[in-house]
Amino acid sequence: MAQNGNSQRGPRCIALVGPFQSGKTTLLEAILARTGAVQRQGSVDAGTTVGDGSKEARHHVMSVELSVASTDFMGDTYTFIDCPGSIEFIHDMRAALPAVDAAVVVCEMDDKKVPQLQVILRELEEQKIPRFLFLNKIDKADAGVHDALNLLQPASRQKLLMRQLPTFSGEIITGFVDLALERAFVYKEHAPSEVVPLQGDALDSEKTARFSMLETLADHDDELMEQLLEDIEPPRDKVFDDLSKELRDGLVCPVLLGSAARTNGVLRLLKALRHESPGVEATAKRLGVKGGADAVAYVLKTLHTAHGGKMSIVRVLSGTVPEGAQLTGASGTADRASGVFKMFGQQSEKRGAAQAGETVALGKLDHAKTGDTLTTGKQPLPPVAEVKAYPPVLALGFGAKERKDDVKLGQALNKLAEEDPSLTIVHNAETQEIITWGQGEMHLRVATARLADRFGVAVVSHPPKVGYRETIRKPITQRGRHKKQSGGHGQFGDVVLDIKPLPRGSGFKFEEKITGGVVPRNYIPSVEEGVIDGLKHGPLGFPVVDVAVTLIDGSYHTVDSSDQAFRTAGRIGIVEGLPQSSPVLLEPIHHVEVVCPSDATAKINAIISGRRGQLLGFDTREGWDGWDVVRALMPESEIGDLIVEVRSATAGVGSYAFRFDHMAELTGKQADQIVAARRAAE
Ligand SMILES: Nc1nc2c(ncn2[C@@H]2O[C@H](COP(=O)(O)OP(=O)(O)OP(=O)(O)O)[C@@H](O)[C@H]2O)c(=O)[nH]1
Ligand SMILES: [Mg+2]
Repeated sequence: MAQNGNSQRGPRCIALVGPFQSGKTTLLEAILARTGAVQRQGSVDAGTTVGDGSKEARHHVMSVELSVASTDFMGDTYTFIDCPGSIEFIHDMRAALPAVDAAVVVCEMDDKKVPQLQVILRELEEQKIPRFLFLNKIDKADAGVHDALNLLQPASRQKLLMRQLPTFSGEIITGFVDLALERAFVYKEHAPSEVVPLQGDALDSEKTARFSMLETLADHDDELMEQLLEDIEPPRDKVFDDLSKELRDGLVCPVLLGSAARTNGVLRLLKALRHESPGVEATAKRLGVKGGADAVAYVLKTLHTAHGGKMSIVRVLSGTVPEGAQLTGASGTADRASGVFKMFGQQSEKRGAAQAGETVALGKLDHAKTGDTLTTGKQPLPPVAEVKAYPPVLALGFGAKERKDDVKLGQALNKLAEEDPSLTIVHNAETQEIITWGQGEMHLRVATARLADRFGVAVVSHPPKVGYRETIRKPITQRGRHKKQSGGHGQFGDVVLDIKPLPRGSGFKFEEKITGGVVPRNYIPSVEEGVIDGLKHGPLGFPVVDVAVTLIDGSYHTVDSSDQAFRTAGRIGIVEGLPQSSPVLLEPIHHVEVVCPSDATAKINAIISGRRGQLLGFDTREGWDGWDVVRALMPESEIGDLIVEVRSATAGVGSYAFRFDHMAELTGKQADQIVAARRAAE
């Protein structure tokens, strides 16, 4: 499509993504100011932006969840999804991406942020989201910006395409040449750039840069290639068509320059979005949505607001969603939309039906989940996208400060997990703990703050308990005798147990070798139950595993013996036998796979070794230029807060996944401390 007729593409939805602190929220603010949606451009540092309006975001002066705001530009509505840059909150971005027509990747000339840029671009590549790069903070950049492509290209699988050429006054960037329009502009602070004549040296460099842009486009367009070879100046419309098409097809990633803080380059960005980004029709096609009589909408975020209750932020992909619409979720759930709202940061304003392309919040869809695909039809639709959260890396046990809040805490945690599927709530039946798994320290800190602020539950948190076990190293034969004579009926049970260690991972085995009915058949299951009772809490304070117990002998009393008496005898036998069987502590060892930029690999190895880890080796990470995978076996107790160190060694991008591998004996001072701590806790 050429430069005109854009309104046919309808309301747009654009994600603002990019590395931590690159200026996404500031860019949203600049866009809202430039399009007149706000009177004055606020700043993140002053806490006056439309984005980051939540108490937690303001407090940390960073985005901790996505913000949504719509504005009008040249007769079209644009909804921007300002996504957090921190890896710990990346799920908000990942789950929102299916809804968007395109993404603006806000980045900086900072080599330390290139790996993070790569992580984000990889996600966009995988979800096939057309993307622009917005090279921000140009007010701080110098002539080095000429190397931008060299610096940033390794992060992108698609060819980066410079759309603009910076122009300088001394070392300072004062404007740019638009290589598609072939026009020069001078930046004006908080005002549209001014067109200036393109002449002299600037014209020469423009010609070279433009040629290189066209060459990149011509890689995918034979006709353009021929024109370039024959020195024919391609028509401007053709260049715009190619830019638009190759962006949509994910062949190139155009790069624009600007300064969000000064509103420089923002108008050019908006125009590029208007002319070149696809609209909802193309997005629906990307997601496999077939238009029909029924409306289709994708839930990109769920919020539990303190006042308005549950809100589901959706993009309408086709059709119309009226107020009160009956919506069927992908798993067959049915909800009635109670209110359609326009979102503007923390504000929401009631409005009428939402048309295809619009991004709105729907009230009180009790069953709808983030990532759900809704339809006004009766039949559920298959989900248009399935975004699984990254495996969690850090856990905290939560308890209500006051007993009376226990139920409230459970409900609040479920709501948090509904808002943010990268939080996982696990109830550990063995330790009676409610464990919340998240993506990092800040992620869990924000969750804790939300429990108090939004749901009014004050909590205490603690690191989750490590799954220690114990076993024995020496076989023993032990008698267990239970005899009680207390008026009326007595109690009598008497067993002899052979207790033996088993190989690691065998669990528990019970056998009996009773001859001559010295323990009547019907009591034998009770003996086993008694033994199991005794194994729940071994002499070191932990559940006992990898033992075999054989009932070899015993005696009974015709009147006083009972199931209960034999159960007690079994328990006594094991409880008295275990301490003499050379008990030993077992700790869980996990197989850990750390991914990190290669320049951090040596540091990661050192961290693992410093935490009693056994390095198994490292490889280059498949499909990830400049990244490694480090494999190791590590004790669970050392993985607890490993993520904190890994993140700090990798400028925030390193991560890992782990799975249980085996139990290993732990002896010496470390074991003594664990046992002593356990005793003290009891
Ligand atoms: N010099 C300069 N500073 C900027 C510019 N844009 C943003 N900043 C500053 O960069 C810092 C981060 O800005 P934000 O807008 O919060 O960045 P963000 O990408 O939204 O950050 P997260 O969402 O937390 O990842 C703030 O201190 C901004 O004032 C810019 O164009 N020039
Ligand atoms: Mg932000």
